[in-house]
Amino acid sequence: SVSAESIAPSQNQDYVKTVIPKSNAQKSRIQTSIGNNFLFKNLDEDQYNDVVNAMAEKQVASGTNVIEQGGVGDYFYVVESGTFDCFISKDGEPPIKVISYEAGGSFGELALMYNAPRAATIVATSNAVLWALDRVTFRRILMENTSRKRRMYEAFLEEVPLLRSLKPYERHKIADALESVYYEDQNIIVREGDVGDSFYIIESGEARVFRTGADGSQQEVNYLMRGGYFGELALLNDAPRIATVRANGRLKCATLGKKAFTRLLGPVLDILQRNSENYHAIINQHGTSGIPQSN
Ligand code: 1OR
Repeated sequence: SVSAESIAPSQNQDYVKTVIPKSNAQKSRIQTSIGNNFLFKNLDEDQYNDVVNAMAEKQVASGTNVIEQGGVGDYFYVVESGTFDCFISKDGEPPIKVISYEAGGSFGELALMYNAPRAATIVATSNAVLWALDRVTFRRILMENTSRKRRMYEAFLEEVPLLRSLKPYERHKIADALESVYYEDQNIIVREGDVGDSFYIIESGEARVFRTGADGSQQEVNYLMRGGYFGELALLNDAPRIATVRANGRLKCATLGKKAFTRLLGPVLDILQRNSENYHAIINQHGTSGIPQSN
């Protein structure tokens, strides 16, 4: 399609690679800064080295506008240290703060991906250090993965009831962080009593949820399908898993680790919390068995 064309990365091999010489100390600071950033996942060694070579260190004083809404996209930024606020102003109205960034965060990819004006203004709220990646290197190395992943999960995430209230950009960020995992029939995905480190959304297939009853037997308490989710309680409450979830046939889930869950699902925490109160209501009503699907 036309839109896919316009964001396709350049296949032109005739570029000159940007190499900004760096000390080992700088290289290891870059490694730390991008280590937990999903946009840098799955790079091979050459790609990783190209990215590190191309990055430019930028020291910014508190109060500096690193990006101005409406401006031209030149760099993508990763935060090594310091904090930033992101403001959006619509139709000449006063800017509204939409998000903040700290070490490990990144911003400025949109204008580079879509050849669009900067969608927001980013202001340093402390003295800070950034690593800036030029547009050409960003498009050549990081964009393909990122846009593929965003497209891949876009339609699915739109359909997930939990995420419907999010803005498209918030779903993009979730797509960046998601990973698909596959399970065979009867595989256990989370086990009652275990420590929880991930959250799951069902992409396809079905899962059955069990709890241990007073007599020690496994009681089925819920049944989940595409768009349903599980694994949030242990993360919300910092508590062991309170149920076992088992694949009923082949199952594909999209997962988020605990850190990403906390960071990216902030806007729907109240929904998660509210829905989790439904679990208790259902359990109190019916005992631990025969709980109908709660959506
Ligand atoms: P950019 O190149 O357009 C500004 O430069 C950056 O702000 C942008 O890339 C994103 O990296 C970042 N909508 C658009 N851009 C955002 C948003 C955002 N948040 C951060 N950026 N929204 C806020 C979502 C919490 C959507 C508001 C409707």
